[in-house]
Amino acid sequence: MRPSHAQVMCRRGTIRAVSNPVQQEVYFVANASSRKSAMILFTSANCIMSHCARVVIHEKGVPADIEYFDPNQPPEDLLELNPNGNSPTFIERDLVLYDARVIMEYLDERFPHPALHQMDPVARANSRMLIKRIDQEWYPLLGELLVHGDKKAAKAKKMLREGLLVAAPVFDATPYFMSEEFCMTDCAMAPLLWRLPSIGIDIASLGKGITAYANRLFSRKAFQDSLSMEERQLMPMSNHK
Ligand SMILES: N[C@@H](CCC(=O)N[C@@H](CS)C(=O)NCC(=O)O)C(=O)O
Repeated sequence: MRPSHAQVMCRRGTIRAVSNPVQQEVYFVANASSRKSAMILFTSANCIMSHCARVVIHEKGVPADIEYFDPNQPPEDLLELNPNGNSPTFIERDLVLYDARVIMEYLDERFPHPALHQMDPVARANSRMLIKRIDQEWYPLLGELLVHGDKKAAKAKKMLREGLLVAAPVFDATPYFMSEEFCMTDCAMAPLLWRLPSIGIDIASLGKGITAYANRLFSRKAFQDSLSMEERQLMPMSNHK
């Protein structure tokens, strides 16, 4: 029997398949007995904050089960632990975290290698400040663009584009965002840059530095592994490196 818009039982749990063939994300909801790991990341397929947490999980090789769910129908076992059913929610035994940045920082401390923050406290503080600014200045604009299709969205798009253009010298200066090495700030930037073409911002039009930076991030195996099927469809094939 084909799982069209139906729930089918399989050996590992329940599969919820969406009927829209363009969005062929399969929502896998594991049973407690079917999970391989003591850690679970509940994540929705096109949530940017969830994507950031998935990037960190793959960069660090965290042995967590990644469970996709439809945010309109959070699974019962998520709701039992986090009644708000937020995406992302990270569970490890009694620990329940439902803020992407907290999850990312926790994973970096829980699994120290490879470190996503530098040892130097000043560099760590600077990286956290950068992420705070990205969250306050660029993420809300992207959020408006993803939600609205009107004049407000056009203004947000202009502001986001201009904000990235102003930062162009930063992308020219170092291989990663204000860093010689890949770090936590890049885990926040990569999901944002990946979504730009889908909201009508051509990364190449922002300059060579940011284009090279984006390609450096997108070509990482961990980043490719972090993508849900829906997120894979956000980038035109010609832009894949
Ligand atoms: N502060 C949260 C926000 C994440 C977020 O906005 N998640 C959305 C899905 S993209 C969500 O779970 N919305 C449902 C809700 O908040 O109840 C984080 O940083 O992780």
